[in-house]
Amino acid sequence: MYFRRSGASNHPLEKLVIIPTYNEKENVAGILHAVFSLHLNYHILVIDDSSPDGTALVVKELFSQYPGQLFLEERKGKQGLGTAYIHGFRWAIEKGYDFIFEMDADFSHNPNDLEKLYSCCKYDGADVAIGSRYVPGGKTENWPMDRQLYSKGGALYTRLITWMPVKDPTAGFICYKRNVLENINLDAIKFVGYAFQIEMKFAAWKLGFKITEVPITFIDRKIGVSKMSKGILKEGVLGVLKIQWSSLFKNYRKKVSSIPNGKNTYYTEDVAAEHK
Ligand SMILES: Nc1nc2c(ncn2[C@@H]2O[C@H](COP(=O)(O)OP(=O)(O)O)[C@@H](O)[C@H]2O)c(=O)[nH]1
Ligand SMILES: [Mg+2]
Repeated sequence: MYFRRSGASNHPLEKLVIIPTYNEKENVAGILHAVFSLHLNYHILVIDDSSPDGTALVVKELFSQYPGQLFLEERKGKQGLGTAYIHGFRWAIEKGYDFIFEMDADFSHNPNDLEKLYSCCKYDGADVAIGSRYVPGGKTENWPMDRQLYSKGGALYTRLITWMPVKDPTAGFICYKRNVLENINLDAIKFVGYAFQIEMKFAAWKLGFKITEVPITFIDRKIGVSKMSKGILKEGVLGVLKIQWSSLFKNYRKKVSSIPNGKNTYYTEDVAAEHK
């Protein structure tokens, strides 16, 4: 049983950072310490896909150091970044977190920037805050030429096809207000790689949520290897076309509405209409 005091800041279930991991043994302890040492009341949920290198064991060893703040969900086999986040989003909604973050385990995203994303949503009216490399003040460091090309090319391509007004559509450093994740039909999000990141932003945009890009410096990982693959790139290229095409028929809104009354009460739209 979780207690939610809506409106109160710094309540225990306010901010949750979801970190998906696959073979991040050398990074995971460091990133967890870095977030917790901010002392800003962040909780962390690690979603590990049975990493063969034992990432989950490293996380478990830290449970006693961070009781009630650190959580782990273990899944069977590598199932992709997108489904890991969807799993985490459902977990976060069920527990009642207000601000839900996406962040990589590999220090490409600087934990010190979490608070910039948070305050953008908490105080500056954003529903979704994106840590963006491609707005003034944002940049990438140490990224190989080919990665920069794919990323910038992908951003341009996405804008051309979808007209979504987001400069960094594949960004993976994000803060969502809980309301956004509650209203998106997460069952409709099927992609696993970059296309997942694009589709989440696309869905939020189509539902009319306010998206704000906050400049960040994205630094290439120093330890471990990227899980980016040709398959993920291909999914991205075809995925953008698919996202745009299916948006002609598809509505991303969840077929239930949440009626805030201290608890999460869900009515189907039909039932809610009858209640009016
Ligand atoms: N749970 C889970 N995490 C993944 C998977 N693929 C990648 N990740 C994690 O997602 C984050 C981003 O992946 P990364 O390899 O750094 O991608 P890149 O930054 O695009 O090179 C890292 O924390 C990875 O460990 C997966 O299939 N399952
Ligand atoms: Mg990375």
